[in-house]
Amino acid sequence: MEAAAHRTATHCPYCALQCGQWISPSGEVDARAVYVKEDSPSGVGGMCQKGWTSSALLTHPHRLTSPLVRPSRGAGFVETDWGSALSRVATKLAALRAEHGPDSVAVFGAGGLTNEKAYLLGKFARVALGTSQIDYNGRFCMSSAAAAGNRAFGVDRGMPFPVTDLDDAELVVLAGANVAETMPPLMAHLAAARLVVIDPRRTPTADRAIASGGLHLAPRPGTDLALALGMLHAAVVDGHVDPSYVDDRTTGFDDVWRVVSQWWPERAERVCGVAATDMRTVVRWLAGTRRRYVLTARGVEQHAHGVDTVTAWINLSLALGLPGRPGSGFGTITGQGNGQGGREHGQKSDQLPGYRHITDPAARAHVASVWGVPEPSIPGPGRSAVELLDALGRPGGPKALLVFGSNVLVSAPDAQAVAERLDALDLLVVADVLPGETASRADVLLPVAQWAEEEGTMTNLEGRVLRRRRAVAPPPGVRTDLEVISGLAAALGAPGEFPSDPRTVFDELRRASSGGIADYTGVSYARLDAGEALHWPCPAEGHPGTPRLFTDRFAHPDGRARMVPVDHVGPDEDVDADYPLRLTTGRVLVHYQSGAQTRRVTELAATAPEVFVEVHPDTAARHGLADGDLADVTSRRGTTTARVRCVPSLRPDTVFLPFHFGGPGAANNVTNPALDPVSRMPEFKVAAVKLEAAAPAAADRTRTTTSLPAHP
Ligand SMILES: Nc1nc2c(c(=O)[nH]1)N[C@H]1C(S)=C(S)[C@@H](COP(=O)(O)OP(=O)(O)OC[C@H]3O[C@@H](n4cnc5c(=O)[nH]c(N)nc54)[C@H](O)[C@@H]3O)O[C@H]1N2
Ligand SMILES: Nc1nc2c(c(=O)[nH]1)N[C@H]1C(S)=C(S)[C@@H](COP(=O)(O)OP(=O)(O)OC[C@H]3O[C@@H](n4cnc5c(=O)[nH]c(N)nc54)[C@H](O)[C@@H]3O)O[C@H]1N2
Ligand code: SF4
Ligand SMILES: [Mo]
Repeated sequence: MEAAAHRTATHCPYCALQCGQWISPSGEVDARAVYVKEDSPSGVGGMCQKGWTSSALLTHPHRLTSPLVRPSRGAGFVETDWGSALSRVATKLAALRAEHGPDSVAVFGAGGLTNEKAYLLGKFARVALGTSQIDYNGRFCMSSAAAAGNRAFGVDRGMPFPVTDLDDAELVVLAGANVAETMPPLMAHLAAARLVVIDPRRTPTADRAIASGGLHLAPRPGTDLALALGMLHAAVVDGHVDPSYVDDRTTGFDDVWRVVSQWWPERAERVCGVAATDMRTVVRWLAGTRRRYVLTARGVEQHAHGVDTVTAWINLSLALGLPGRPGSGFGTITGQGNGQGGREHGQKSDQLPGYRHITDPAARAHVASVWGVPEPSIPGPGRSAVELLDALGRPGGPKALLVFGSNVLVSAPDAQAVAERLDALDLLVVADVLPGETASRADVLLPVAQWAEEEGTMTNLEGRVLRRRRAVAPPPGVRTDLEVISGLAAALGAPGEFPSDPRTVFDELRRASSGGIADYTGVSYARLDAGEALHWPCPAEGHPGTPRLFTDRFAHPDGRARMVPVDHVGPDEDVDADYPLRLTTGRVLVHYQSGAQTRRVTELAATAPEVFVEVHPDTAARHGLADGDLADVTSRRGTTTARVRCVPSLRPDTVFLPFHFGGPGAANNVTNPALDPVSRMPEFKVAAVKLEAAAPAAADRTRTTTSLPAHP
């Protein structure tokens, strides 16, 4: 291993597990030199196929290497230099602001951006643009669990304990999480545990549950709240509640019981389809096991009542005494690479750095002092992601949008409506690595560096801050996101500082976060580079960080967790005679999110080349469909054309689409943009649909689902 001395330790570009990687220094990354880092920060010691093949992105022939602008709407792109591109953007933004006010310009960020980028983008929106209109794709991702965690525990750190604590677990309940496909190396931490998987589909994770001597519970999509209420009822009636924990560490049990007392398991069974006996069994296991965890993910969150659904799982966990007890816990599995850090530093519409609320006068004063601007100049809260996209180009809505790190045309709900809104803009600016669907529609497309070409920090699913390191130089002509934001701020003549050096930005972020909930004051590049494992809060230089939260107290002023009464309501859109099936959506192992990156990686695209719809064989037969046929899945909003995959283990009332494909194969052509009232997260996981054989021409249309533009 002669390259060992030169190789660079960094972390995977994709999900929140942030597996360690070694990358060789040669201009082109040698796939063979991408090693698993022995002391992988997540303690995992492995990567999935996406991580192993990620080096293909570095030298990809479709890589954007020059700023592109359209001379006019509808015209093709022409290459330009950075100075011209940035000044063109700045001139248009300044004109819009002068004519229509600062909120006529909007910004859309992402949970894949480093902490430094998320921080600088939030500051850029508030200080350089003066707009309240900034939000990010984290609304699509973990916002319901974040809101539920804040409400119950007073703080939102997805996993309030290190991932390695799971190694000793005897029982783990995974509610709406398909970890075997979405974070395969995490399964190694669950190897010793009996698993209970709650998922309408029999996923590879559900197979592992059955093999572990556990259970797979398959509720109807959108009914988990009823299931959790039924289980809490069983816990109370069967005598499994931990009374001293409830007395000492929580408030609100009596109010919760007033609702739960109406949800005996047999009633819950009628709603969710899970056998009451299975509910009682899982509760008995949870109560009778010493080291036990409940973990939730997108399956229970991406609903119009996702906050309440996660709350119901938290209530059950509190009643059984899990959170904060050694060897036990409740957690939520964060999704994007920096999904955790991305929601702490102020790219969310209602938030300032340090997980502070933008309407809190003390928070505003503190951040204004760090930014060197008058407090009243910081705008108030703006629109949430789906509402922001829906307002684009409408009277009173933003007329320009800047996108950093999201492919909204594929990943936002009701894709056709999103396309119409983007077309109604005066200016769409996208900073991206590759020409995905959204980037290809931009008026100005700015080519940026990616993970292995830049420095920064990411905060992984356990709240641990990790260093992203530059292993190779970006292609000539490419800038980092920080350089782009900094350059735009300069072109706009913005007040305040907009440094492009990641360490300088991080040091400012630390000061801005100081005294906040997500306090990074004591986290420094020097400490991280010295190998320290630092979980926030880390409020001072010598502070060891906080790997485990809630061991003594919860983050509310009285130190107690709040049990909040919640009741089952059901999905926003129910099935009827016209749309008789419930569609749910999610992920496959080899593709990441909108597929903007993974659809271009040869090995991954070969494994999962096109969109498919999972259908029970009886349901398929009733619709005259067989395995391999093309079907149209249609909702009140649109149609997705997909290859039928007959899955005997699936519920006959449910169909499933992965959302990694664009065009006619985009799952989000059909999804429901209904929002949770608290988190404003859309209902990606339930829509009422019908199934039909696709018209013959659809064969051609489907082919387009896998082809991404090479040159926009
Ligand atoms: N391979 C891969 N891995 C990824 C990603 C990726 O795109 N691809 N993305 C990353 C990101 S950003 C995220 S957020 C995570 C997501 O990780 P997960 O939450 O594990 O992924 P999903 O497939 O969205 O949803 C999990 C499961 O929820 C089930 N489900 C659907 N509806 C319901 C319901 O009503 N109730 C219940 N209980 N379950 C339901 C689905 O069948 C699915 O198997 O994955 C991360 N890792
Ligand atoms: N139907 C359905 N829809 C869903 C979901 C679902 O389960 N079902 N899940 C939702 C969830 S959980 C999520 S997280 C979203 C994610 O969906 P998106 O927000 O679309 O996320 P990505 O596909 O990861 O898009 C990232 C884009 O940014 C680019 N990029 C990568 N790194 C950088 C960088 O450092 N800087 C810049 N400027 N660009 C970069 C990539 O090339 C890509 O074009 O999708 C949501 N949509
Ligand atoms: S599990 Fe996530 S972080 Fe690890 S290699 Fe796969 S995509 Fe990358
Ligand atoms: Mo996500």
